[in-house]
Amino acid sequence: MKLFTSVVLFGAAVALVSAAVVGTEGEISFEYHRYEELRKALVSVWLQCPTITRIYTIGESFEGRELLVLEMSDNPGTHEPGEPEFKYIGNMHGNEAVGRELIIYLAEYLCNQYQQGNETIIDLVHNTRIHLMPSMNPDGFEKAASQPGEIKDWFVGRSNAQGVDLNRNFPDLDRIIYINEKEGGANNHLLQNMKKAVEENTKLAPETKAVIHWIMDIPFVLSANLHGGDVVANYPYDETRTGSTHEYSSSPDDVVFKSLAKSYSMYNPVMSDPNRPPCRKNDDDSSFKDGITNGGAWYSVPGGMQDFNYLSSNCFEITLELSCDKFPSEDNLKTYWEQNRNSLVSYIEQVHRGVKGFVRDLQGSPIFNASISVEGIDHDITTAKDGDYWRLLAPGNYKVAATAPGYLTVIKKVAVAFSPATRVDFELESLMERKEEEREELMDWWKMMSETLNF
Ligand code: GEM
Ligand code: ZN
Repeated sequence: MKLFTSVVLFGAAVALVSAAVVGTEGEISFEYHRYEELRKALVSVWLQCPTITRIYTIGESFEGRELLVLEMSDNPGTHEPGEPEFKYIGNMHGNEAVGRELIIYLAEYLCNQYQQGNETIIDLVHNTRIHLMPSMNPDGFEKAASQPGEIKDWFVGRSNAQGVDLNRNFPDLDRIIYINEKEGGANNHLLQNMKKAVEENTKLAPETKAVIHWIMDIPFVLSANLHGGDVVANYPYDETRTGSTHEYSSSPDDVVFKSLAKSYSMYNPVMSDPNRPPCRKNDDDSSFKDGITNGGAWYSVPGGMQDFNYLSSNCFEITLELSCDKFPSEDNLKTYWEQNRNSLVSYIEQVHRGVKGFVRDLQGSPIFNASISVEGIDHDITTAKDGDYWRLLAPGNYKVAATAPGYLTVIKKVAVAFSPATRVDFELESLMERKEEEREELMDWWKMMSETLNF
């Protein structure tokens, strides 16, 4: 991953110091941010909260704009063992502008609240590594925003500058999992050891490629992908099993995903309103309930980013539709922020649910890539470099197993409350050690026998 070079950043920072000092520090200005303004807004947050933020880029768009990320954590720049990682991605469709703005406002809000001593936010920042990417499709946004007048075309700027719809451009892992379900095969990390194939794939847009690498390099646990055009929290799977256009398509984590989607919708008064009329008269909202919907039940989406997260990594992602209008007029942005602020924070907090801990060997060394499986849920999670893992789960009683090649499997019974996550560590005995132990036991037995029988 290319870091936002400190030299460039330093230059930008110096140029912006005066703006940040003179500007309305601590207040959010509810305006649209074009590309340069977005950069400046992120740098302002960094200048205001330098100890808990960092700016980096995961790559460039087709037209060479940076895919900027603002990271918030008590230790920006490093994965702390045991600390879960979270991300928000906005503006994947360049003409869906609300999510882009809300992520900028969220960065400003978290920084302000942190400084003002809001304990919930301080706890959240200290215990979570939060990555905020306001725009995955900066080229599309510039195109959409450049249209004259208040009313924007429904489609202009949706795709990237090559005309690729980024939410149809991810490797279609749903097709693979549906085969594996029937015929046996991996139930997670379906792109393992295929980084080179991703690199060489000419169908992938640069924005998609950059995000694929990001997803595969960082041990994200939870994520949301912010869209517009409707108002609902959508959860996997997005693509139907049979190929039909509408069909409930549950993932093994259906219960968890519903609960995650609800944790967002319930704090958004418009999304959760049972009497909210559909965005447009002829829209089919029949799959929406309590402000949430299964993706396939709404309409089938192949090659989307949401399911790619779940099937290629440990990251659970949902898709948030935030506004009927994709590019509403600027006067509405404050209202959208107010509707979504508590949901945006509540959803980050969900990363602290389920079971978490470490898998180590008997000497205390971390075991990387161990599998954590839960009885009854056909989707395993794997441990990160430090042997740390996070398994999101709804409240209940579970049997959780840790498995690694060359080690004896350990199974534990675990009770999970709504939150915080239950800490469960595993110590795995290596089979080599076990063999050595058995050999020694046998030797002792043989010695004892020979002494007793005197031969
Ligand atoms: C979406 S994706 C959201 C819903 N997913 C499913 N399966 N219906 C898209 O990419 O078409 C909507 C959007 O563009 O915002
Ligand atoms: Zn969209």
